[in-house]
Amino acid sequence: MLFPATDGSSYHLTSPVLMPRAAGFLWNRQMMIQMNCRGFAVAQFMQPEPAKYAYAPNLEAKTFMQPEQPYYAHHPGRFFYVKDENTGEIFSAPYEPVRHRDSEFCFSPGKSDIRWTVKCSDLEINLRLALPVDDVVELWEVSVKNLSGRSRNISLYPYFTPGYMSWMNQSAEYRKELGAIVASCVTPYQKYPDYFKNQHFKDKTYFLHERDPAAWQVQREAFEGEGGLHNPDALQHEQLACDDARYETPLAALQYRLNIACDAQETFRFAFGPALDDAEIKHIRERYLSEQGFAIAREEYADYIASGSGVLQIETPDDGLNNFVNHWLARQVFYHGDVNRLSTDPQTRNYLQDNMGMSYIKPAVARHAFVHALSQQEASGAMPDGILLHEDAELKYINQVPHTDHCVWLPVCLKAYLDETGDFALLRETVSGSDGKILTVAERISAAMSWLLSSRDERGLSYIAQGDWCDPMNMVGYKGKGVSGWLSVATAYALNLWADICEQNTINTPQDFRAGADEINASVNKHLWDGDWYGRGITDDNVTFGISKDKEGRIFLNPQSWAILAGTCTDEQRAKMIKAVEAQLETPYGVAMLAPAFTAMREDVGRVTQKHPGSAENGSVYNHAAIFYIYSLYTIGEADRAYKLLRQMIPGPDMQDFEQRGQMPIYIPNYYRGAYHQYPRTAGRSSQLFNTGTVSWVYRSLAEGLFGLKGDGSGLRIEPQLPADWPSAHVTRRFRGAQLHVNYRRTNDVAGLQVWLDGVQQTSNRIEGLEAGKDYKLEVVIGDER
Ligand code: CEZ
Repeated sequence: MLFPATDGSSYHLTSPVLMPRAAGFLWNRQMMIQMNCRGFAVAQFMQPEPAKYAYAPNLEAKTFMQPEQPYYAHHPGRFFYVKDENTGEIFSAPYEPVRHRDSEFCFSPGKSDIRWTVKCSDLEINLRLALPVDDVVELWEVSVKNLSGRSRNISLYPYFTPGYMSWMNQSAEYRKELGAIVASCVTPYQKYPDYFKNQHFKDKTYFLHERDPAAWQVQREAFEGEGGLHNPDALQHEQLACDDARYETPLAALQYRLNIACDAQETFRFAFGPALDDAEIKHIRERYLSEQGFAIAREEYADYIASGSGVLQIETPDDGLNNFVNHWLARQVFYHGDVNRLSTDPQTRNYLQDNMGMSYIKPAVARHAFVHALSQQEASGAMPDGILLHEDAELKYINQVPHTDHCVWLPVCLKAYLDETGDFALLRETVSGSDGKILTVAERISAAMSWLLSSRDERGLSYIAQGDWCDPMNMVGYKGKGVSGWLSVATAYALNLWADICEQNTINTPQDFRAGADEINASVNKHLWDGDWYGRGITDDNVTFGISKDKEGRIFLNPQSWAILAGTCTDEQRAKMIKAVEAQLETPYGVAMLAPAFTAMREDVGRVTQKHPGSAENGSVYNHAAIFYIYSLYTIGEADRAYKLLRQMIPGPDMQDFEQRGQMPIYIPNYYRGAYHQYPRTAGRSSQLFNTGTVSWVYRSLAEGLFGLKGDGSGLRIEPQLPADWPSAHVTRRFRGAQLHVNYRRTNDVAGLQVWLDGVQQTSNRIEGLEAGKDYKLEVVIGDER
């Protein structure tokens, strides 16, 4: 039902109904598409703000990607109807809209394409979707093979949905000279200045064909008629109507009438995307619409994906982990780092964390991003809510709501970059800022740390304003008094990290940041320790929340994780917290971010309490929060617990788990439903949203934690934390240009850890002098703890 391709390049799902929302995604520098196994699609491109070229049948508000995206019959999709001309029987590939149950089905999202094989009525349909590296276009290759042992007369109808493009002006027609259906619209607007802004918009959606069709249809409603999408009127006729759409919802449907000999196969190529004008459509045809054009695009795209393959290849006793890490994880990290989730104003914390991940994929990109972010630092030392990536970009949506945590991510993310690259020169690089100052990276980060220290109340706790890491925790501090327990410990952690980095690089700091961290830790212990765990914060009206007397939102994960990182807690407190987290937050699908989930609005906490219990920040297994906890567990040697929770982020390995999550193990979603005790039926269900800060931390946790191969100044520190039941593992780790072939072996024959480099036993677990371009053999013998 669900298994990886032998070479790992794709993952197969052989049923369209087992996980109806299962999807794969492809992206390039201009666009992304999430393709669902049944043929529904969500696609966006940048102009430079995210825009669509296949629209829903009603007017869509402009928004960001949604979790648990609902699909419905007229949802934008890419379908291929097939009709047997002799019997009139119809079906559609991949599955929607006809939903023929009597078919063989295989959906295979891959690293660089998405494919299906569908067998129905003795015909085999192969579909392949690919993207080129730079242009905004979907490249579709479709083949029909006759398996019936006799010649067949069939019609093939590609059915693509430009959809309801605009209420001002929309139309569509077949353009013989272009070899395309072209749907056109005027992006709706009302303010005249928008006329000038919108002039460069790609308001045409084209569907280009390589082979001339017998007929076409461009009016959506006429095509469907009274029969409904699953049995459209248009297919009752011998030929499609060859109509036009004049302020009628556009459609791109073609008809090919084929006589296919026994065992013969026919192949078709199409291109679907947005364009400004005819010239762009022609260009796409010339560049791509041929066997060779597709082949070149495919090769270039595969190279692009391969350029983001990261620094880790693993062979462990856990096949599911191996497949995910070797084939999918770096790809998801690369997506975030290379296109910034297709936004022009990523939230500052997302931008920094996504680039933390890029430290393992393309460190030069990460370096540039840190400098770019700092160039937008405010004169006060604060970081803005979002980082503008384009000259016309503006802060939108959530970035118009003041959050107070952005500075924290500077040292946190930079630390990973420095450990991975050893590029300490970055600290002394100068950055001219929009604040008019020219300061070094180190000076700017120190200014950010000073801002964090100053943004605290009389108790020494950090103000939350209208949110911290948790966006929808918007009403704890909107009156200007509320504080965040998480942000307080996160600040302490950031200050300690920064103090270490400065010390190691003999950089002076304007303040004693370590003393600042100690002070914060003391205040947190004084005001927020609740006996067994830390509270989440104190509201504007001085109410402490996230504590044992709360019926809902009793315990939050983030303050515990970051207190571990910040060294806020004693060993005894830590043991209590871990126990409380285990009892109240751990579920079979991972560790939840709070419990019990809120069931009604708490006006002194905010919008998070209005989210459905168990979804998103209201008590789901919010993987980003879960990975903070896991990372913190690795820093204290809780290897088995960390691994258990980390493994729960990847769907599987048993069928029941896959079904409950409803997602293939080719990416980590931003959440799985939580509220495990409140709503067990839906617990574990995936959000299907592949935008998440989780993955860069997963990468970091594997490199530094599980496999313990972490940069340390000019060297590499080896501190593996394999789960107790792994006898051995093998890892290839690229590190600062050197290639390490690492064998881990567990034995009772020796005590402690032994490290052998190219056959020579080392005196410590820290190696110096690895040279770029060289290969090394590292034997790591894990003895017992006598
Ligand atoms: O967005 C994420 C943010 O991208 O939520 C995280 C936050 O740390 C990330 O920066 C936790 O709040 O309700 C909202 O406004 C939330 O902002 C969500 O949209 C959330 C989703 O996961 C979207 O990816």
